[in-house]
Amino acid sequence: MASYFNNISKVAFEGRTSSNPLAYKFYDANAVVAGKTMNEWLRFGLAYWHAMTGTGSDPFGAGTMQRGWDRYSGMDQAKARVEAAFELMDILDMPYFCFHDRDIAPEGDTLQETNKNLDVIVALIKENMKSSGRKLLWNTANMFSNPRFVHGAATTCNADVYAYAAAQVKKQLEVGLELGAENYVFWGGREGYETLLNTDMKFELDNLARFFHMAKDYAKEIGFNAQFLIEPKPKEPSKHQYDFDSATTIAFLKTYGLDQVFKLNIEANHATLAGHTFEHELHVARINGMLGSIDANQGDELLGWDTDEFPTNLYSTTLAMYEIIKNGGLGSGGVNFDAKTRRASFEPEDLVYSHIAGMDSFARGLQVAAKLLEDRVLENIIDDRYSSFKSGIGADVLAGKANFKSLESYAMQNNPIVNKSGRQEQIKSVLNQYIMNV
Ligand code: XLS
Ligand code: CA
Ligand code: CA
Repeated sequence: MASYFNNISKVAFEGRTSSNPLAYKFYDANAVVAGKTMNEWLRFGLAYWHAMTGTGSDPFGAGTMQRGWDRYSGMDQAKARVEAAFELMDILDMPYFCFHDRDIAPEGDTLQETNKNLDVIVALIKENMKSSGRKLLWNTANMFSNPRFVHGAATTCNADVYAYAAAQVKKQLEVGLELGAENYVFWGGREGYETLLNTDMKFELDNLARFFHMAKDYAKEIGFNAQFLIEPKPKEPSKHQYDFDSATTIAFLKTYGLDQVFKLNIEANHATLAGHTFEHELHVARINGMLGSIDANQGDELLGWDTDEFPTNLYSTTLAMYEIIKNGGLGSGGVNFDAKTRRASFEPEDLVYSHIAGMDSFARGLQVAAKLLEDRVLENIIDDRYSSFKSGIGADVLAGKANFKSLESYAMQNNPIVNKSGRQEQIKSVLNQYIMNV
């Protein structure tokens, strides 16, 4: 079989002093950290859309990527991509992958033809999964690229499009079942609005909830037990997206009785587009019992759009892994690289280098976060910070023994109030020590 990656051999762990660009410096799949192997904590996934179908085009120029499978077209190209994807996962020893329906097979002229194309490629993927042991972390339906979704999919004003979207998700639930997907993702790029002047927001949200209930019912009917995930993003391509961030999405799920059905797939770059840090979004999902999976990437502080860069920022990966360890792991979720090599990194080797960079950054984040937790660094600081609630009037509040009258009489005689420093800068320098020394 021809190599799409210039016969690069399997990437091995060589340790932090290795100068081999094709080796892992921190990711050692079977090394045990905080009671589990790195592989069990991280469950890395390949994003088919960036790795296999991304072209490197931008609004100002054509694609730049040199990809062996681009010498084919149509179904031949789709088949070549499957071979290439499994070769890349083999080189990286990547246990999982994720795709949209339209990444793996081209659309036909009719929905019937499109589904037939899918069936052919799904069978090929299934064979490759069997022989390689690689697994499907999640699949999803692309309901944003085709012009039919101009007004949205499950939030469209056009009932015909709503029906089409339902048919598309129905098929993907069947595909997920066929391939043993561990999760199913909904990302609503066009589920939002451009202007309120022509939008009935309540109507659209009610319809979106109806759609999710129908998806849940159908999954149950066919015995597809994957975890359902919603991926928040505030904007792009829509001006305002309904799944704006974790808090907004959780409120929506609770309002419509869907909070027991869904968890969240949190993407780093979507968090920053929403004006939050990645760890904020993970934290909000975690404290609500809804942290399901992550799309690992990073944005650019100087650019206001979704750049989907490979994650290399150790502060971010450390604080993300801190949330994930505190969550007890990601359950059936994983760390999916929803990241693309830059337009100028167009050689096939760049796909290998960039995944190594991302995997090492998360492995390192895991090591540092585990040590921070083992030493209870932040736990002790936080415990101490709220210690006024452990005794006296604070303990009364927690025990439900206080009311406005008792609090007033306490406040009247408690003069002056004394506050303590939050010590942010000192805490950050301790974090630096851990990142550098662990
Ligand atoms: C786009 C999203 C998308 C989802 C899956 O910004 O990240 O790729 O992860 O539809
Ligand atoms: Ca994503
Ligand atoms: Ca993104």
